Amino acid sequence: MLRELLFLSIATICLSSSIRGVSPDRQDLYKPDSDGNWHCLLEPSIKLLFDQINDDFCDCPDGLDEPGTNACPYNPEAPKYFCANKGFKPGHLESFKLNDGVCDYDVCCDGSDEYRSGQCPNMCSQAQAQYESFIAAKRDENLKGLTVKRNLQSRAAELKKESNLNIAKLALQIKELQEELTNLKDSKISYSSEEKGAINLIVSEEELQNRFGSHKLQISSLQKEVAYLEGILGTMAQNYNPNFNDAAVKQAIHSFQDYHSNRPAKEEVSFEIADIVVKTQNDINLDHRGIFAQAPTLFNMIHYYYDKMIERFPKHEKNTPKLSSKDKQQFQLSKEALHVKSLLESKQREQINEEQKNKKNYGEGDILRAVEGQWYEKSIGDYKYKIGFLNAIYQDNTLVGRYSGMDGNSMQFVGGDRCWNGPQRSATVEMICHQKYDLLSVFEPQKCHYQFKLMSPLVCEEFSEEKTALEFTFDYTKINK
Ligand code: MAN
Repeated sequence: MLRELLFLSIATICLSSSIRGVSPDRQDLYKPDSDGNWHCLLEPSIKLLFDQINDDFCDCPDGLDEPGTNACPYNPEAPKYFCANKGFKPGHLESFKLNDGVCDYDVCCDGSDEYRSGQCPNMCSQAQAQYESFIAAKRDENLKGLTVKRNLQSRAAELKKESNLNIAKLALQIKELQEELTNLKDSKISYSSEEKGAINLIVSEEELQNRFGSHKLQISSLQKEVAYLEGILGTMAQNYNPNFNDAAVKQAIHSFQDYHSNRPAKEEVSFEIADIVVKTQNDINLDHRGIFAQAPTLFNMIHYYYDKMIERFPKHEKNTPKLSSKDKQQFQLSKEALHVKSLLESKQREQINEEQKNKKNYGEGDILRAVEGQWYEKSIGDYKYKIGFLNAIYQDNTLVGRYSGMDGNSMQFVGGDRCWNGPQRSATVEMICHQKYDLLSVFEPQKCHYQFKLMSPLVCEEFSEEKTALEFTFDYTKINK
């Protein structure tokens, strides 16, 4: 009878009050048995009196008999202290933060973590207000970012369409040129090897201009690199400490000084095709031993070999070489074939370039097409960083890496300049949704691997309150007392 009464009274207590620190879905685990006892949850063989729960003494090896105190050693696997936070959303706090004299409002806005002193008044209505304005601001920001992204997406789609059209157009042009070339070749003109040599030299002026242009770019980039390295070594040669007996440094400086005093004077090289090609017949000046008396330009080469060819045909009058009309026609055909061949090769190169460009990793929905060729730069700490979309990253003049692809919301850059006694530089650029670009931070977690955080509209997605809520933190500075 006494036992029944005891059970009835414990059961009544249980019904009327919940166990402190336990979430509603786990309250059922904290019920007494018919004898008014309770068993450790992971080791039910250990029996406790029901009121040993939360008695500030750790009885169970799993520590689960103290869900609302700091009596048991902290177990990261165990459920955390539950605060109901009425008027806001529930929180879960590490047990070692209970009754430590600090109001953990970012988790327990109801102040229940300091229940012994009662020093933390309930701030849940303020937490709710802060949360609502945080979410509203984020929603607005997200909408603006998403609008920018939508425009970028349409631009990217247009560019993709243009590229596909260009590829299709090139394929057609290539086919037509191939057919034209076959027809021209079918005219069965045969030339001696000397004549063939002459014809092979006939390249279009445009082709020459392209080749010179690309060499010019390569040379100027190499010149910049050399000047940069010479600058570094020059500074080292001037400022090194000669009293410090470092054989490697001394050796390097002597070699640099030798190099510097013995290097030949720089010559200016002209790459303007107009400077090289002599455009009128008047300028042609060949000697009769077959040697060019002046620089071999496009026109004097054609003229020279043309003269050579007609010398081989029967002459009607001494010193006035003439081609028969059939020969002229053949020569004309051959010139056309060469022109078509050079055009065909240039279209084929264009096709390869366009196809290679198309194979780049432009990220989800090809969005990066819209920013290809754009650069973003900002100085952080001692360096100016330049980020080129689908291109490269520079730390001042140091190459941090070249674009290698996207991984989720991050752009990857690899194969940068090698670190002194270390690896080649590389970088990850994590993008965070925002309507404008802004480099938030650069961090070098491992030597010469850089982590950038870049705000950008490229990665904005439909707003999710659930995800955004995870970023919310209670702002203690805005508490109205
Ligand atoms: C330079 C910079 C640094 C890098 C060191 C490594 O100073 O590129 O970021 O850590 O080189 O030597």
